[in-house]
Amino acid sequence: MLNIQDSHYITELCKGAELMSRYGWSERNAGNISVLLPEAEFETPREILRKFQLPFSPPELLGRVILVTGTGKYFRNIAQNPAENLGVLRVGKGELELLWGHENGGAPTSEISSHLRSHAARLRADPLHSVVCHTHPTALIAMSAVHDLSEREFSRTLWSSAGECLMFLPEGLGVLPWLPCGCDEIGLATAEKMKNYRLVIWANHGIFAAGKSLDDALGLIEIAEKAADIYLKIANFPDKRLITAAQLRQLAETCKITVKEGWLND
Ligand code: 2HA
Ligand code: ZN
Repeated sequence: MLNIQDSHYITELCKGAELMSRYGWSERNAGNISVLLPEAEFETPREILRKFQLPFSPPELLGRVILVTGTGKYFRNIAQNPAENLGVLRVGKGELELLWGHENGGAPTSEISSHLRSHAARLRADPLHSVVCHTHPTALIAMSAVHDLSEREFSRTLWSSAGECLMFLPEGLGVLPWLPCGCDEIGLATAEKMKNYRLVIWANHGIFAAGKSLDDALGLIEIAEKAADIYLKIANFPDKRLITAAQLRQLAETCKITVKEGWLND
């Protein structure tokens, strides 16, 4: 049975959270992470330490066990005390059962709705999906304040700023307008986008990423953030040379990448 305290899932989460903190994407308690743990590890019954009410229960997740960051916790502090900053919870009907962690009165992230609903949506798209990560990458947030928020235009600008972005994010990015955070409305809207995208921008706030591992999800954010940073640095130069539509088509052909119909037109 999984020894939670020594699990590599905790080590990876701590490493990723510290990295996001060093990137400057996780000011104060910004950001949250959740990981679907392997079902087989939790066959042996465990004591339920506490319960947290949920206003919904995604049927796909009933009985699944998740590792999740605690509300109000700082990414930079997680590694110093995982049992206080993290929790392991089983998804029940309308509630979460705490199996480990959230010590000293802790509770799951305020964005639990976006996490659980996104897991359900991504599992339908990718059986190997396991991680949802939210953070505040500066350049992408800045870009969301000045750029057309249509998904095609936003994705095209990122692809044209850094070709790697087309190679690793050929489906583009989902974009949501600014919405109040920490509620089920933004959770539902995020999960709707997650049906088709692994990255979803919350305009003027941050990003949600999904992946097979935290490295996978974080790698996608790094690529999009790099492209947004390049774009913002060159956007106001009169003679800039972005990657053209013809060059993007050439890249897609070389890398055998399929892109949505019309998204690489001039
Ligand atoms: O966890 O980032 O969106 C703090 C947040 C809320
Ligand atoms: Zn946030």
